[in-house]
Formats: sequence, structure tokens, C-alpha cells
Amino acid sequence: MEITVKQFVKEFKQQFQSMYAYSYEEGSNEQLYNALGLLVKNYISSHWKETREKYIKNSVKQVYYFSMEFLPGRQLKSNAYNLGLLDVVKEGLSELDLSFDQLAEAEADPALGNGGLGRLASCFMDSLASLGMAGNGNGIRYQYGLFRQKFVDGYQVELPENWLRYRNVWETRNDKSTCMVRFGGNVWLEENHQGHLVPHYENTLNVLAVPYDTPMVGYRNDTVNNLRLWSAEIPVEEEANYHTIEETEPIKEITQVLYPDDSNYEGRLLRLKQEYFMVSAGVQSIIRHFRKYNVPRKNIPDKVAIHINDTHPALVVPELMRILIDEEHLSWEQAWEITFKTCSYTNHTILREALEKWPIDMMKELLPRIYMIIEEINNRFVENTMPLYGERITWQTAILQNGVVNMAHLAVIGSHSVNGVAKLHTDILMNDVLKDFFELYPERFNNKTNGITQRRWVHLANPDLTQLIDEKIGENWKLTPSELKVFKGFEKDKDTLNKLTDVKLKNKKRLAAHIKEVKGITVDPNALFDVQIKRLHAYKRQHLNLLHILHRYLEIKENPSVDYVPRVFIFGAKAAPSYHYAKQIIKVINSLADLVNNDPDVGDKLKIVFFENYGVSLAEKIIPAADISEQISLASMEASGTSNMKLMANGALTLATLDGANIEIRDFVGEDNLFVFGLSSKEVYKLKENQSYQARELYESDQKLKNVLDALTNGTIPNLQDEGYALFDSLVNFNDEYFVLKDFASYVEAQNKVDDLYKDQSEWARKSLLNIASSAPFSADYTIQRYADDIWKVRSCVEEDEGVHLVDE
Ligand code: F55
Repeated sequence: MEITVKQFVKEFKQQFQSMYAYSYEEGSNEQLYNALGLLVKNYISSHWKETREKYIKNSVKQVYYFSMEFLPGRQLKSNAYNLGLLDVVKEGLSELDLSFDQLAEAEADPALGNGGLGRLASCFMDSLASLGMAGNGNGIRYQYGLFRQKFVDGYQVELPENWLRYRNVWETRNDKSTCMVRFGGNVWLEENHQGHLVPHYENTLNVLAVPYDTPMVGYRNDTVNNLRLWSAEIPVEEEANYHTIEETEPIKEITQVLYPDDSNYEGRLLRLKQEYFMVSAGVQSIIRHFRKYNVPRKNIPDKVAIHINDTHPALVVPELMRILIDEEHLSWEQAWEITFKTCSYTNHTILREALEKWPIDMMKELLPRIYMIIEEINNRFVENTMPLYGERITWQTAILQNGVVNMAHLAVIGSHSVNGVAKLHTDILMNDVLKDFFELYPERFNNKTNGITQRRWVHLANPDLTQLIDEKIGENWKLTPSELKVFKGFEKDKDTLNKLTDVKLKNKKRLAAHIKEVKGITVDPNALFDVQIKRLHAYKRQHLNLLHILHRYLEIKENPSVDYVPRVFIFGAKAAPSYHYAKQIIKVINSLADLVNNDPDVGDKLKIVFFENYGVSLAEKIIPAADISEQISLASMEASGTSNMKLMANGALTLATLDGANIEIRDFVGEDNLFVFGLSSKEVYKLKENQSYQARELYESDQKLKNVLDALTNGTIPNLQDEGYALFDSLVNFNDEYFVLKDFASYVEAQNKVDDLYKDQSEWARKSLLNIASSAPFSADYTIQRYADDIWKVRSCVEEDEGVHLVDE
């Protein structure tokens, strides 16, 4: 975009004055940010309009990514960057004596997701736009995002996240495109004069779905796609029926707050309402838009792809059937053909407790017409499957089982494509979790390894690294990520390695200053920064990390001259509010931090920093400063992981079990350039199968391990209630299902190797460089290109010389 600094300065002053009626010099950071954001949005708007019009004019096939969660992060910087305006904006502001970075910090970070799944959705939106593909997001505009985490006396406390308090400059409320969503009541079918069975509804609760649209700006390609988030309101024409504020609650609460659990689905009625609300509004708006294309309805799959991000939006399948049958009057067979060709589904977990199963009674009462359709889908499925595959497989794969609706089964049966998010994960789906389906529909299964957008996670989060890469290999890698491999050629170049070390040190100094500011802890930037950032869950094993730190602490106490490389252990993690054990782990880490950080015997050898309120914005500060990336889940449990990719791309060395995408990271970067430890997934399966894991035996036979575990309960760690005992019990007495003790010895050994390597700074830098240079395959641009080719069948709508350009390897 061509705008001069002079023009920008003038327009910014005008913008500020028109909003606040005084001069920008008197503005607060929030006000200045709002003015700047609206001005940038204004620059976006013409591209937004033109992109929409181009898609319609050329009848372009549209992808709709349905997700209950999006975690876009702050958008000012990335929008300005993708537009090509960041330098102009920065320069213009500094002419006005304003600091861009200071204003940018005033933006609220929309935490409309829990973790990896929500962030993946946002990386995908960035890549869709940057590849010039017609990709739309469809989700919920939660009034409150994921809770704000605080520690009080080391315990996690949850506060509301009112992200909309100071308005949201990026969204546009679109009153022209509202939809009505119906809940409950009675439904019956009657034949009309044309002989169609049409549903009649009475006593339904009608909810108005209001879309708020947010531009998704492509990287230097003039493409601006749309993220549509729905908000629930009382229909204007029904307002008179509501007499008190309390009566309006059941409607307003639908989009009030995000469910804060990433691993344990909540079988609450309100959650089901949220799911259907988002799905129904989204599908209605798709069909409305499709009409603009003037093509026959049977061609919907040629113009529309609907992606189901985990099972949360799986009601898309019966909702699309409902609209095609009840409103478009197609036959069941015609509607099914369209639905199944249109929908595709991604699974993100093998955790049993995370698989959604809705009680039939609940579904029937809340969504009577949808339930009728699900029942019919199930009946036809059973009828078709039984004669071919027999009783066992048929009942194992049915949608309706023991009084519940199995949402994964609905999603698989209603989709032409089912994918996992890393090779190992997809294998586990095919051989274990969904193996009966793999027998029925082998052609539907495929892998799509996750990816991340390098624009946010490298170009913007790590400008100094970006500049170094530019200096060495030129700028092509930004538009053609595979070019990054050229950087490998510098692995032996002293100048490059020194500069790389300098960049890392600079990033660590910046993070150290932030640590000082928010935690009051002094850390040495020359220490090794060891980072584990992800949701807190037993399967991710933050407590394995904890045991290792405790082990080091005990060793230092026993022998103060022990030769450990100084380390800062950095954590960022929220626990689901109802996940008691995860909260106990947080408390123990915090108490250990108090002990270790204040023990003069320890000094700089060991520091622990547990950040509060981990999220996208904090990740952007931590990741560029990381030396070690902790990816230590029990093999087979982490579907993919994505922080592993972000950390690698920023030059951290991975310390990992062979789980999720760690395996592919190893394959690309090479065994010698990361640290692998622990059981393989095969060994885990075996151990589970023959039930031979004996935690107490390990405890009793390994003296070092015993010392560490005893320190949880013998008063070594101050200020604990029963949390140390809880951990000890779970790890030793209850034979912990995530085999922490089994992997302890090899983890400690790997950690010692980390120390040894760190002592050789140039060798460390060489491996760091190789990690950076091997990270391109984890660009979400490639991931999206594969979804587009294999699943959605969509293509770029921009010329080859515009924006991101992928070439075959
Ligand atoms: C959110 C709500 C529910 Cl009900 C269940 C799960 C979640 C959730 O946030 N899941 C999630 O983040 N899963 C993660 O998805 C990532 C992207 O595919 C993976 O990398 C990661 O392994 C997986 O745990």
C-alpha cells in the first residue's frame, strides 16, 4: 500500500481529532491506539470490499473454517505489517513523538480460545489470506474471553476477561446479515400441497444472531478475508415479550463467556446452545451468500467447503441437512450428497474425556428438529453398514450409543475428509481411536501436520533475527518460506553464528527486563532460558519439568560447587478452573520458585519464572528469547503441538519426547540437533496393554528419584498445604497414568546433555541456526496449501507475482 509518512501523519491527526475533539498530544495510550487502529482499518477497507466483490464476480469457491475458538492476538502490528505500512506508521508516529510499541500495547489481546486449537485457527486465517484464498472464519464473539489468570499466594485465581471494555476497532457490526436461530419448543412434520413434509414449530426460543466481521489481512497481496463472529441478541420484534432483565438472561448468556477447558468437555446445556447457535447462524449465512452465485444447489460443494474444527461445530452436518431439506426442499438423498461433499473434519485429541458425547434427551429437548435429522442419519448409516460389516463394527461406529450422541462419529460420517494434525496422531486415529471408521472409509483419512504463521511468530516477534536472515540470504524467504533452508549454508560461518548469539542475547535481555518488571525477579541474560509454555495438563507433564528442577536444587544444596550451567526455567500455563490437580501443580511450582529464587546457595544457578496470564501477547515476548523448548508430553498424547514449531523457528533447541509433531521436527532438523528422551509411543502402548507400569518400584529403586519425590512432602518446599502430597500420591501411590517416573531418568540425562552443549556456545549457535533453517516446513502456508489441494479444492486468487509464493520442493 502506497502511503507517505507525511500523508499518514496528517490523516492520523485528523482521525484523532474527529474521534476525541482534542489534539493527539493530550491523548491517552488507549485513545491514540483507537485512533490509529481505526485509521489502519480504514486503509484496509477498500481491499476488504474489493476482495469480497472479486470472489463473487468470479464465483470463487469459499472455505468456511468453523471453530468455537479463535486466538488472533493483537492485530495492529500484524495488520500494518501485512499491508506493508508498518514502517510508515512507525516513522510517522515518531515524528509526532509517539512510540508505536507503546500504543500497540494498549490493544486488548482477544483471548477467544483456550490454546493450540484456537491459535491454529488464527494462524490458518492468516495463511488463507496470505495465499490469496477465499477463506472465512466462523465463530463466536464471546463477551468475556478466557479468564485472566492471577496468582495469589501461588494459587491460580481466575478473573473475568472483559476484552471489549475499550471497544474493538477491528470489528464491524453487520446488521444487514443477521440470522434467526431457534431453540426448543415442539416440532412436527406436515405434508404441504406439493407433497413435501415441512416442519412446523411452536413455542421456540428465538435468538437473533448478529455478525461482527473482522478483516483478515493477507501479506502484501491486497487480499482481505473475513472472520465472522456471532453475538446473541433478543430479536427486535420480540423485545416487547421480555419484561425484566432476568428474562433476557437466557439469550444474552449464549455468547457471554468461553468455556475455559481445553481437555475435558463440559456436557452443559449452555455449551450445546453455543455450538448450535454458531453453527446455525454460520450455515444460514453461507447459504444466503451462495445464492449470489446463481448456480444450482447441487453445485454447493463446488462453491463451498465447510471445515469442522474438532467436533465442537459438528452440528454443521444436521444443520446443513435441515436447511437443504426443510427450506430448500431437496430430497434426503440430494441433501446428503451435498452435505457430505461439503464438510470436512479435523480431530485434535485422543483424550477420551475430551470427546464430546451429548445426552440424547438434552439434544432432543434443545434441538428437536436437529435431533430428528441425526436420528435419520444414524438409521441410514446403520442400515447401510450392517449388511457389509456386521454387528460389532456397526454398533461401535454408530452415532447414537447408550443414550448419547457421539459427535466424533457424526463428524466422520458427515464428512468426506477426516484428518489428524501430525503424522503420529493421524496414525493413532487410524489404528486406535477411529480404527473401525478407518475400516469403513479408509479413503477419508489423511494427515495434515499443523503449521504456524512465520509472519507473526518470526518476522514480527523477532525483528532482529529476521534482519539477520535478510542480511545473509536476502528477503525471498518471507514470500517463499522454503528458501529459509539457504540459511543452512551459514552453519559454519563465524560471523553469522556470532550475530545469531548476539540476537538471542538481546532478546533475552529484553525478556529479563520484562521478568524484572512483572515478577520482580532478577535473572542473568547469559543463563540458559528453558521454556515450557502451553496449557497445564498432566499429559503435558509440567510436573516432570518440576521434578527435574527439584532434583537440581537438591544437588546444589548437597554440593554447592556442582557444575550446572545457570538456568532460568520459564513457565506459562493456565489450568482449567475445575482441574484441581493441574492447579496443584501450579502451586507447587510457584512455591518451589519462592524457595529457589531466594536461596543464596543457589544464586544464578537456578531461577524459576512462572508468568501469570500466559497468552498470545506473552508468547510473542518469551519465544524469541528461548534457548530450550520443552516438549515433554507422554508419547502419543499430544496430537501435534505448535509451540514446538514457534520455538524452533526462533532458534530454540527442542527437548522432546517422540510425540506429535516433535517427530517431524526431528526428521527435518536431524537427530543431532535436538534432544530426544523417554518412551516411544509404541512403548507407551505396550506398557498400558500389559499393565506393567510400577511407579512404586521406580520410586524405591532409584535413590535420586526417591529424594526428589520425598522433597514434595518432607517440608523442603515451603508454604504448601496438601499439594505436595497430592503430587506424590498421584505419581507414586496411584501409579500415574502419564508415566512421569518412568521417563524421569532419561529426562535428567537429556537435561545434562543440554548443559554440556550450552558450554560450547558456538556449537550451540550452529545447532540453533540449523533449527531456524529447518523450520520452513512448519509454515502454516504449506499446511494450508495442502488443505486447499487435498480437502477443500480451492486455489489462490492472486497473481503468482503477488504475495506469498510457494514452490514445489
Ligand atoms: C478446547 C475445547 C474443548 Cl471442549 C476441547 C479441546 C479444546 C482445545 O483447546 N484443544 C486443543 O487446543 N488441542 C490442541 O490442538 C492443537 C492444534 O491442533 C494441537 O497442536 C495440540 O496438540 C492439541 O492439544
